[in-house]
Amino acid sequence: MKSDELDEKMRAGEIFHNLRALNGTFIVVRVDGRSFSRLTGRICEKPFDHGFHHKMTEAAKAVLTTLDGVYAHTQSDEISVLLAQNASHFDRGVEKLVSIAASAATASLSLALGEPVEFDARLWLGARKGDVVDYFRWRQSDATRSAINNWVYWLLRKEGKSVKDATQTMVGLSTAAKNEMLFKRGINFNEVPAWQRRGAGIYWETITKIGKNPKTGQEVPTQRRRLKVDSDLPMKEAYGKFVRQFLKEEAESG
Ligand SMILES: Nc1nc2c(ncn2[C@@H]2O[C@H](COP(=O)(O)OP(=O)(O)OP(=O)(O)O)[C@@H](O)[C@H]2O)c(=O)[nH]1
Ligand SMILES: [Mg+2]
Repeated sequence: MKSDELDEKMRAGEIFHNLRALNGTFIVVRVDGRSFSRLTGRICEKPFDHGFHHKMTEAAKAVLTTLDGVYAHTQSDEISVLLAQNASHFDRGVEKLVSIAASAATASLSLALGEPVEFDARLWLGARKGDVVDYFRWRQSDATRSAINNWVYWLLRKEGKSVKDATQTMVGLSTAAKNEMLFKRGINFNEVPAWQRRGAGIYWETITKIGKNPKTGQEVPTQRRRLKVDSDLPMKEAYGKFVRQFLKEEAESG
């Protein structure tokens, strides 16, 4: 067999490589830490660890930059990155997008922690702006739901309950009952840091810097973009409105 024939035959086996996210759809890439319950159980403060969260925001910046996305949200061990509707990065190839996103997060967090970690990755596609708003509201409400559970669970554990007892105590408890449990122990859930209840948002902001023209010595304003970490996100409808600002330049689609 000639080498170009072999090449063609072998490439035919790469059957997923031509898979592309449909043009015009919004792409969100979500990475999630693999077996992070074990990792965080070993190295994190309970229920939340600000140092770990900060490292996740750094990993989110890395994924956002690598994919040239417009908005990222991180909560717990996951990062969602929204690409612009007309994004053509990696030719919208599914394998490229997920593998590079997982690699960017993995490289960043492994270096920050000083030990190897792994992330999985998946693509979410939405046809309309409203779908993207729903997506991010979904991840935010997931953050809120797990934050209250984590707070209650670790409070019970710190009071001496076993894993089994703490888990059993929580079965069937309403959100109001969980809030009440925390309140009785001096914790107002609405006052725990917003990043724990809602996650953090990461996006580009433009700043103006005054530079000097090396030839004339004249001061000239230059614009530079940098990533901002927003740890005080709005919630519910207001968050929806907030997310829409990252969809502005696109043609109206719903
Ligand atoms: N203690 C502590 N745990 C955290 C923190 N952030 C995330 N976690 C934990 O990370 C885990 C993430 O959950 P999952 O992604 O569902 O579980 P996983 O073990 O990573 O499993 P797979 O994703 O399926 O591989 C949960 O157990 C969280 O409690 C933190 O700041 N502190
Ligand atoms: Mg995980």
